[in-house]
Amino acid sequence: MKGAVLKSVTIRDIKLHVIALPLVELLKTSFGAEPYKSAILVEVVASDGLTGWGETAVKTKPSYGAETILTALHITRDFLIPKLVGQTLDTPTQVPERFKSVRGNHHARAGVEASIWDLMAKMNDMRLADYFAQHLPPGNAPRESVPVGVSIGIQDSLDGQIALIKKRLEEGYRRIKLKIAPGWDLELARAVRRHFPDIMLMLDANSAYTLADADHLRQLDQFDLLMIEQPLAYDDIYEHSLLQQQLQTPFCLDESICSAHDWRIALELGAGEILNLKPTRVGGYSESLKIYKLCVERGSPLWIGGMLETGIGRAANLSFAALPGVTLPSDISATDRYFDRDITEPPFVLQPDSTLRLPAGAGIGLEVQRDRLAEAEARWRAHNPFPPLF
Ligand code: OSB
Ligand code: MG
Repeated sequence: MKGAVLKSVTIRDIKLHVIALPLVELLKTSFGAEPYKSAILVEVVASDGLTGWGETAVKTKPSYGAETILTALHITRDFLIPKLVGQTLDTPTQVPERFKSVRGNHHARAGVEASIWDLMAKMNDMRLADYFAQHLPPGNAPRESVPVGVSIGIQDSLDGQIALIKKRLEEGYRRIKLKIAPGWDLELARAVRRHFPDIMLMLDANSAYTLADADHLRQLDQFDLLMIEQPLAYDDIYEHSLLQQQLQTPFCLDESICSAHDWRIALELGAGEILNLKPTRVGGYSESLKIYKLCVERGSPLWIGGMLETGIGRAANLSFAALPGVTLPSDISATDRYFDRDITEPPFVLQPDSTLRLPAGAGIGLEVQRDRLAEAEARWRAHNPFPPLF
């Protein structure tokens, strides 16, 4: 670490808030859609009363990753929180060491770690983006505006899909990501390119294909795609390298990269050229910083993915995406693409150049609205599809 001596923190308490928020638009992927945005919001309180916020971005079902709201609650409450309460930390990068005895459960770990990042940035009176940069070599100062795109789910008809893309382009998004699945791929790409020959377009398969689909997928090469995201199994790296050899369009990996180690292996094998880094998927921002350094060193293109985060998770991801080694538009859209009313203020607004501006305040730079938080917690209790087992 460089610069002035940074302040340490002693942790008094960590509270969990499980929420459900209505989405303005469902995101149907090859694995389905959930009716609400769910998450665990982590509130950490320091010995002096200062609070930090993190988001555990899990769904109710183990469809994107293996974790769910209920598994993450169990791991967080019973194994992670006891390792931090009463402890003193000099930097959030000490958190993974404290969690070493807990294997896997990356989303749960990332949510708690994120709350510490916000808290310690605030304690040092720094924006989270600047605090991240403090943990990198000189030359990594954050940008004030972050290039972003929008991720659009599978629609009922091609006409509906075209109309929605048109709407997003009119709002100012310059990079469009479409979800694909067998039966919703070639015709989709052909129709979209007919209407929008020049847009920055990419497809995300969320692991919907196998190597046996190689001939079919090769036909996607004709559509001048920026990248194809995660065509094969969520836990595969090797077969992606075999398929990548047969396609010209670069692959971007999402689900199957869970650590800096995984990304190094993927690069060595040629399993993909681009990384969708979701800090939550790799276990937090400490591991994300390792991956960031690896990408800079290897010159591999990098962008930050999303899980339909509330303002808490999105502001932290935006702070990371502001780092200059994040070279492609990120999946971090304006607040109105996700929610009528988020639980944080102020909302993120898309700028005409398809960027979001970094919040000015310390930490994540947003204020959590306690009344909306309570409302979202009550909504989770009312709609929780899985009541307690005992
Ligand atoms: O595959 O990138 C994905 C959302 C939930 C689960 C998986 C994915 C996504 C997105 C949404 O594509 C991106 C966003 O938050 O805007
Ligand atoms: Mg994806």
